[in-house]
Amino acid sequence: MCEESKTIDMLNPYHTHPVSPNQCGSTNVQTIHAPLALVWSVVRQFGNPQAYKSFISSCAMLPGTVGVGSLRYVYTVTGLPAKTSVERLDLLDDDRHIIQFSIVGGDHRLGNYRSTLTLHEIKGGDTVVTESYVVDVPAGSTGEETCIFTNTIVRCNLRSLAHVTENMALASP
Ligand code: A8S
Repeated sequence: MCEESKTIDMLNPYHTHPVSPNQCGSTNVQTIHAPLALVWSVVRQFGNPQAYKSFISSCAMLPGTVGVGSLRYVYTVTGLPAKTSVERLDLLDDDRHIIQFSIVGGDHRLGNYRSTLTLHEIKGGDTVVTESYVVDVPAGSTGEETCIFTNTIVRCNLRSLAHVTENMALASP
């Protein structure tokens, strides 16, 4: 782990998840050249993950206020082995810029996935995104394989988030 993310982890207890023997987890960090408020405005939209997650084609929610316990029904892009995921909002903290969700259903192999994403402003007006997760290791896989698979998706999402928000920052500085 790089020094920057170690410091952020020490400062942020939200990224310390207990990991059981049949689980694995990891933390990924991305620096974004866009203001924190702009990045937060994108990641806080629990019902619109496809705004930056490129493996997601659409998302549906029951009408009503979004809050802790809200469920989103996520549909992946064609070509992936998994087609759906059901995800629950666990925490949305607009003051500390923390969003947490759990995966509670779907036709994929990421059982009990729990994710925490936090934002921090750094000098120069850039934003550091830290995203950690814990997930069950599926039968027939190792923890290492599960983390490689999951990190690939998370890193793609974080790079895409950088791309989307940096373009937004350029369009309306
Ligand atoms: C997220 C993180 C992940 C999403 C994974 C890891 C997923 O949407 C994809 C493939 C799967 O096999 C599982 O923040 C699932 O969305 C792209 C459908 C959940």
